[in-house]
Amino acid sequence: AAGLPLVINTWAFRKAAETAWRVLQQGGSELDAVERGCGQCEIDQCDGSVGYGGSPDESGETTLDAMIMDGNTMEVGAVADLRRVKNAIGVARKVIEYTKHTLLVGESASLFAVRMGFPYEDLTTQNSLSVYSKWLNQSCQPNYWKNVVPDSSKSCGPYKRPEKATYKEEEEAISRRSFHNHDTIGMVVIGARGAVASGTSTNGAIHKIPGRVGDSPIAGAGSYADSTAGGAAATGDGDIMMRFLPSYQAVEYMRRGTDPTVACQKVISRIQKYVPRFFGAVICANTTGSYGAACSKLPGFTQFHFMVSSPLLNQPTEQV
Ligand code: SD4
Repeated sequence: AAGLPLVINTWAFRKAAETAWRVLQQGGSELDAVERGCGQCEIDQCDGSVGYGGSPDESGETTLDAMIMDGNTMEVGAVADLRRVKNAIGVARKVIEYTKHTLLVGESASLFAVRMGFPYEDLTTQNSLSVYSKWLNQSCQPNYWKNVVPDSSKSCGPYKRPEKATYKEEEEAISRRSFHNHDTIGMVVIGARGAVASGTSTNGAIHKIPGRVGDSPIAGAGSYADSTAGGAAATGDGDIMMRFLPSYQAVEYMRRGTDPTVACQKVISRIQKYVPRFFGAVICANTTGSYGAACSKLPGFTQFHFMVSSPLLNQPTEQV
């Protein structure tokens, strides 16, 4: 098709888009393009929310989630709660290439990474330290505990198990969360012959409870690729999104012939039926090179920016 190959990725992460495009131009595979494109964001610390030095958890540590999916073989490699290793999507790729597993987590994922030749590095930076200490000084606003209202007279977490929250209280807790700096690179690559690959990389949610894993490393949630239909990727409140498998659903809509933009919109509205204040966006593209996106359109998040690269555009182009 005229619009192929195609690279589409979340947010205005231009260098990531350029890198993926260059890899394709140089004869790399769709998987190579996804790995290098998302990996570029890990190097650039895109928006502070991908890679090292961002989103410190409740104990101040940065941990990474990433996945990569091959839509030809339906293989997935993923890492979650990865510690002290910067190139999370690179490690995810090794999970596909060297193991029969799909998802490795935590310290053991780090050990695997070292066996694969990745160096241990400190993911803490001046920036993540200062974000963390600012949070500590603001009485540790407990973003992710149900039913815990910030109280300046109390000392910092880890928080004791609070009373069980009602559904309504959970909703209020969601609306209190800080969404700033809460992005992910998600990328879909459709090759010249319609082969699909997808991937994600993120440092997750800021001030998360240690051990928290979001949607990004989960197949069908953070991204999904199927060379017989298309690919999709998501960004936003992963704790909510991973309950709905938005990327899987977008691909299945496209398989049935739904226009990509409509597919993304349907996925977002389904989540909003349950969680009206949910924050997130989905991008998708089918094997003929049509693409689309949709976001949850909250106040303060009325527009969603994403990048598209294709032969029909003379350079990676930001779209809204
Ligand atoms: C997560 N989905 O871990 C990621 C973060 C994100 O825009 O995409 N924020 O929940």
